[in-house]
This record gives sequence, C-alpha cells and structure tokens, in this order.
Amino acid sequence: MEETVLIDRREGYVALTLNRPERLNAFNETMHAALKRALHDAADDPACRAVLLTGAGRGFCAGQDLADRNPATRSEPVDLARTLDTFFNPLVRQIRALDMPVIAAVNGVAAGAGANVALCCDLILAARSATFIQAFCKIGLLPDAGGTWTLTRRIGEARAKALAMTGVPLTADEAADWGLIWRAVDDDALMDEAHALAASLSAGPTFALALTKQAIHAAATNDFDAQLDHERDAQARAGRTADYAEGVTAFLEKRPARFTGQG
Ligand code: T3D
Repeated sequence: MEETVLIDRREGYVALTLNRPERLNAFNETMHAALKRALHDAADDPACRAVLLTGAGRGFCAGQDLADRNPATRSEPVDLARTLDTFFNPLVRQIRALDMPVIAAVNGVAAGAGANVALCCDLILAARSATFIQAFCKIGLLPDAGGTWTLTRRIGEARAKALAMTGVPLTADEAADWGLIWRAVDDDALMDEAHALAASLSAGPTFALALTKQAIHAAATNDFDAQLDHERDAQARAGRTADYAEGVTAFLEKRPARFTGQG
C-alpha cells in the first residue's frame, strides 16, 4: 500500500511529505494516523531538532478528503465536532506543541484545513505559484483547524473575514506581504531553501528555540507584564544551558557556535 506520509530522515531533522497527490494530499484517517506517528517519532528522537512538512505533487494539502464526507453514502450527517476533536485539532495542537521548529514548505495549493495546518507551522515558506484558500465557505462550513484564530491574529479581522467568507485564493506573495507567512520563494528554489532552513535550524540551540516558540505562543494571550514575567522565567532556563555558555564563548572566541540543543 502507498505510504500516505513519506519520511526522509536527514542529519538533524526530518522531512515529512504528505503523499496523496491524486487528491491534492487531502487528509483521510490513514494520513492523519501516519502524520501523527511521524510527529511523535520526531518528538521522541533526540537527534531530530526540526521538522519540515511539504506535499507531494502539485498541491500542499486540500484539507479534509471530501470523498469521506459524501452525504449520499451516509444515513446521517457526520459529527464534525467529533472528527475535529479526533483528527485536525490534535494535529494542529501537536505541531504547535512540538519543542522544535516546524517548517512548512507550501509547494502548491493549500486549501481548507490544509491551509490552516500549514499556517500553524512555525516558519512558512511558499512557492510563488502556491495559493492559500479558506475553501470552507464553498461547502457550507467555517474555517477550522485554528484558522479563525490564526488568520485574525496575523492579518486582522477585515482580511480574515474576507478570506473566510469569499474563499478567494490568496497568492504566496500576498500572504507574505500580509504577514500570514514568512516568505514567498521561486517555485524551483522552494525545496532547496526549505531544506537549508531546516538544516540551519537543526544546528541551532533547540531548547532555546522551543522556549522562543512557547513564549511567542504565550504572547497571544498574555498582557505585557505577564509576558515580561514569562520571558524572565524562560530566559532563566535558557541561561542555565550549555548552549548559552557555548554561544557566549564562541562569540568571544570569534568562531561559530556548536550547539547541542540540550536543555
Ligand atoms: O470533515 C471534517 O472532519 C471537518 C473538517 C474539515 C476540514 C476541511 O478541510 S473542509 C474543506 C475541505 N477542502 C475543500 O473544500 C477543498 C476542495 N478542493 C478544492 O476546492 C480544489 O480541489 C482546489 C481549489 C484545492 C484545487 O483546485 P484544482 O482545480 O487545482 O484541482 P481539482 O481538479 O479540483 O483537484 C484535483 C483532484 O484532487 C480532483 O480529483 P480528480 O477529479 O482529478 O479525480 C479533486 O477531486 C481532488 N481533490 C481536491 N481536493 C479534494 C479532493 N478530493 C477529495 N477531497 C478534497 N478535499
């Protein structure tokens, strides 16, 4: 049987490729299980210090596989609260909780929950030809997988509502200009750039990068004073690591730091 997630372990990081290209890598339960397992394995592997997520073929991910939601084959409506609780919500939580950078290399169209899975990654690169589509309104749903949260915070209510209520495709360049993603990249440069970024991050101070990720997440709900306290407590932990000692020593010795990533 075809693997629904291709796993490519590189030095310091793992590249995961959603692999249902004939459906633009839409999620079925098998692909959910495979991605969940691969992310767990990354978290459990001390040698893995970054994750790169991309899609096979011409798309990144078209969200839920709608063939599994065909009303004609069901006696009663599918319980979407249950499916979100079982599949997409644990997935986006798992990505956000991973104590290492998760890079999305959006190689083509990212639609529905596929867009919002990409947007919950930490660093998002997209090919210039890629588009982000909040396709939910076209099928009578609202954005999920964290979309209403992410869009509103990154691009504001006006643009979030327009994307969600019209389902118009947003180009990678627009997404970068709006601050929804980090960078748009020429199509033929995307994967080289994404792998270079993953390699570079995986040689970084992983524990401090995880603290950085947590602190930026906490900033979404903290007020300024609470965030200062969060930074202080996290910095105290970072300041006790061998990577901090190494970083300062390397600076003073005018050489590149050799980080181990340990806490
Ligand atoms: O259900 C729950 O548990 C709740 C959670 C929901 C989360 C969601 O993600 S809901 C939103 C689901 N996604 C969509 O509504 C997007 C559906 N797809 C599209 O609108 C279009 O395919 C795209 C705009 C993404 C791309 O258009 P285009 O013209 O480039 O490609 P295409 O021809 O439409 O698609 C290519 C093939 O992929 C095609 O199959 P075929 O005809 O060649 O055999 C198409 O049916 C298939 N495909 C694309 N998206 C899906 C899909 N098959 C199943 N499910 C899909 N989501």
